Amino acid sequence: MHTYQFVPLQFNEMQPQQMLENSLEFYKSIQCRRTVRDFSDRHVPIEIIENCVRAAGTAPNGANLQPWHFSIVTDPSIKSQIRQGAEIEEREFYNGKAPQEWLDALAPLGTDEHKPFLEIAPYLIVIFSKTHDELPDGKTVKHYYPAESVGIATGMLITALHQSGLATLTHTPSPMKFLNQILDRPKFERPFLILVAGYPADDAKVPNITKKPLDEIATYH
Ligand code: IYR
Repeated sequence: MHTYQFVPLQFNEMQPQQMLENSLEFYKSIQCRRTVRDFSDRHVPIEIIENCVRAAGTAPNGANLQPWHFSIVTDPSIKSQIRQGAEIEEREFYNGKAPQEWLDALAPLGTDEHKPFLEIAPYLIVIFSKTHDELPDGKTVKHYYPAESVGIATGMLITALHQSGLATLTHTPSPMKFLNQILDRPKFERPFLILVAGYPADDAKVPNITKKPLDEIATYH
């Protein structure tokens, strides 16, 4: 068994007024994040994406085993394969597989099986969740709370991309196993979602939705 060396915490204590201002500023900024379905093909430097993935990789996670993998896709032929694979699944989803109740819930958003953004946007970040690692000697290392860990990391990635001036779309064709084959990932990695990232199209439109107010989402005890 090994134990970590424990080192002093680097903690930036702020003045309470500063804390209040920062919390409000952050809320104002993240409130403007919107899920975008109309992307521009405008170039985005990869360093921005890499910094955001680095940020995601700092997420809290089970036993610090970091049960994630991020496939950063820019190659047009791979994007095209992903679009084809996703549209096959989505066509089934929208034309019989999805229960009517689900389709009714989606109807106001106007989503359908056509996913041109998978080829237009400059980046697809495919996030994989790993139930375990396989070491070169064949041994396996079990991971803990992979779903929670990868969910948190993905939230941080979306937030980092937003703070970096980029629009995103969380896309979840179901099932997503076709991504393992296209991206050459081992079968113990499970596709979690495709995060589409880039500039929005000049004429991008989003639905006029609202978020629940604090008193509907929080209680005090
Ligand atoms: N995966 C499909 C369907 C879909 C499901 C939910 I829940 C959404 O919030 C949006 C879409 C698609 O991407 O179209």
